[in-house]
Amino acid sequence: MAQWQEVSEKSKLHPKPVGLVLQYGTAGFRTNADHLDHVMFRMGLLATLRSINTKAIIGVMVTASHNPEEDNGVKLIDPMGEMLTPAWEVYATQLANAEQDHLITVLKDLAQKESIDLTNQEAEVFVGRDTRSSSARLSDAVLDGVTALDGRSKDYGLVTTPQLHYMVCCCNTRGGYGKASVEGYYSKLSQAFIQLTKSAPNRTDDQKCLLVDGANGIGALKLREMEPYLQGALKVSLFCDGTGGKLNHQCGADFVKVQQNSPKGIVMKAGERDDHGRFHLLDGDKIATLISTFLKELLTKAGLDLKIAVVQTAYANGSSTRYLEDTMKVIVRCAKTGVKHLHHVAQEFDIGVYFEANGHGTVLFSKAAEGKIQQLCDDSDGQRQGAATLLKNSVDLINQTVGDAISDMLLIEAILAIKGMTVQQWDAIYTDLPNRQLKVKVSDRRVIDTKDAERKTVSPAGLQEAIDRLVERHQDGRSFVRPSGTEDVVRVYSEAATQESADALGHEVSLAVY
Ligand code: 16G
Repeated sequence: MAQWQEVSEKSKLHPKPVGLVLQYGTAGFRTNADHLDHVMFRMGLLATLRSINTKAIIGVMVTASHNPEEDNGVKLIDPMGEMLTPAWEVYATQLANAEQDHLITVLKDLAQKESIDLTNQEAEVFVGRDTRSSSARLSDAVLDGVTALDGRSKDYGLVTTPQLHYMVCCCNTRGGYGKASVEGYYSKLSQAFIQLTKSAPNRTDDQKCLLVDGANGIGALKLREMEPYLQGALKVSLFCDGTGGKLNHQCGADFVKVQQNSPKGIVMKAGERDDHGRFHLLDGDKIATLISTFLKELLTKAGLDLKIAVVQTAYANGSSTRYLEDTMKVIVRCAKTGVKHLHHVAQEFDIGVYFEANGHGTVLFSKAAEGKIQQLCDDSDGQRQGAATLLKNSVDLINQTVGDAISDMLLIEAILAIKGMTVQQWDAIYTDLPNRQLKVKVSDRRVIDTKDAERKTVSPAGLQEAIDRLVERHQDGRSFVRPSGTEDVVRVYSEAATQESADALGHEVSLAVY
């Protein structure tokens, strides 16, 4: 067929380094940007086939999120704005690893397996990218792949990953989720935020100011674009805004979480937002606690009987799980690391609040739950109607397609304002168990296999028993190891009653892994 010929010709412009093997991991492909040109071209091909297969628009985002500037990566977005379905992740890996003269065979196999007929089929792919210096040429390679299979493409240029997820969802729902443009995104979120904070009329000007770490990346750029839409309801002081520093260098969520320290460049004054000059991290677990408490209270006020659950990963601090289960009495579930795994579990509930400890996360509302909330917004009972309206505005403020730092930030600000709560009070809801995260470089991280949502290892033999023995020696001890899906390392997590003990446990487990 003529199209295969075209693909074969064009693929020569994006040659695969012989022998290079990559895997579609926790969040797509990620590695040094110099090794990714052929992967990008091929992901353009794959997205086009997926678009034909689903009869919907598919997204391709060029980014390596928290990785260093030199890296890059790519992930595909499915029709409702969710992550690519696992069966197609396998195709993605096969396609990326096919040697040059095998590419067409692998593509034809895939088309046959999925009964994709390329004749007279429409396909459309949305492409977005982050601010890395390699991202523009790599997204051109994606576009080349789409064109090679006669697909249509729309290049959104510089957007955050959640923005691209939002666009894909908006278009495939024919506007049902909002207007598919960055302006549409800014307006939807800003309006919901403004409505929500109207319920907190006593907010002082001081409480409207926020210092934000932009990690010298795309988030900084987009937050600056969004600020006017907020009409003064929030004033943002942006640090690490990309004008001087390097992407994710000594800043950004990963840096802050792993180092348990503030981003370089932000001057933290005692009493401003941190407590007596000491650094306090309010992580994904604290966020999940705040949001689920808020939503649960509103459900009670609205008289709505909806099943709410919090989904965490093994990284969730033991104190947070205990608080949620014992004090809040909400259902808690544990999922494997990676937004896609948590998302999937959260979909099982009327309201699924999911956050990784590193802050990735969002809230999902079932269609039925949204319908019930909407209905109650016209209720004659003032209290029920008021609570339902707050719930409705929260639904609009939350980006349900994927975890979105901008949307999460606004929701947290709104909740604190409505509850009249200070950051210190929020932090004091429960006290984290001291913990430590370490990276261990091993010759092949894939020898480590895990089960039970990554809380236990099944291989290599004897490792779990060794970890169990070490954990026993520490009060409130807990530790697990897992191969990273984004870096060539094994991650070690430990927690215990004291910081010394957590550090020692982490160190001991690292030695057992090594
Ligand atoms: C990616 C994931 C994040 C996960 C992290 C773990 C998405 C959008 N992002 O950044 O959820 O926590 O990888 O990285 O899924 P690791 O596998 O290297 O520990």
